[in-house]
Amino acid sequence: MKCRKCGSAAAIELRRHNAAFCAPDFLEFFRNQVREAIRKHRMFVKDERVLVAVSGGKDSLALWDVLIDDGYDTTGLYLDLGIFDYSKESRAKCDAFAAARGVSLIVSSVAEEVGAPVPVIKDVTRRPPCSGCGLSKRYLMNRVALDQGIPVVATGHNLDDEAATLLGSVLHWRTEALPRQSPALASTHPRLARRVKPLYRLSERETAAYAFMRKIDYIVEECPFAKGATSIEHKKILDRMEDASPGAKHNFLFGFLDRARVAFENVEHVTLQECARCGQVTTSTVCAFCKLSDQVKRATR
Ligand code: Q46
Ligand code: ZN
Repeated sequence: MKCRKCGSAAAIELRRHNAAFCAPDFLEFFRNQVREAIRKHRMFVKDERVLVAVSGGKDSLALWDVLIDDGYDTTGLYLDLGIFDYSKESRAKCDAFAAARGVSLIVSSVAEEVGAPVPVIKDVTRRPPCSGCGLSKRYLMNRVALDQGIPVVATGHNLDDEAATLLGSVLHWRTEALPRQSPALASTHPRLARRVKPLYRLSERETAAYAFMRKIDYIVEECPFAKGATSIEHKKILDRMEDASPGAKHNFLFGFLDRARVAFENVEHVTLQECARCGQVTTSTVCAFCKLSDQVKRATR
């Protein structure tokens, strides 16, 4: 197999693009996909600060790597979820990455902010761990961005993540979730940062290859709570479809974004207001994060 660009021996084949690349040309292909995502969705510009949410995994560190190399003004944000050794190891990867590149990393701890780490929140609320975890992550990303005066938060969601989320929403016809599925969410309130996903055009296999070729030291283990999550089952189904028909995931996601998403755009407008307690944006008087934190603090006092 030969590289599509230079004709030398290929290091990776991308069946969905009907192409193969040597390592340097694959890295350039990867960066170009990120650049295209940023351009197409006007995610951010060079003189804006960008808060990059990093988990220590391959996707978010690959994203941070590309943005640093392209000269963006980035600050990393690591959310310490307090999930046993997984959190300790993933934080160490983020610390080492930031130190090696001389970029700043903010660490925010769920245990400090909510009153207990994710495993305890799960017990107190008797809900799946990802429920309290996801809520806390979304809240803290936005709050740190506001506190730092950073207008936009970038996350490492890739094509596989986005296609799996879409499949989950469609299987349950969560029509309220569909319009929010986008590579770039605008700020709809002065206290809401924009949210963007510059890796949405790249598959998990491609981000793994990028991280490997760039020698990024990332945490390979998944969060211990990820096992059994329905999103993993949806990914497996999509992998089988992709095997049978290369490009299936891409067509599913991009077809939705380009043609179907608009049909689900919310007609009824929700009124956003500021939480009476913390001032963050919510649809009720007190936001879900403050309610969760109350519940956790009461139970663990
Ligand atoms: S939501 Fe769930 Fe993740 Fe939180 S508890 Fe782990 S798997 S880390 S992406
Ligand atoms: Zn609040």
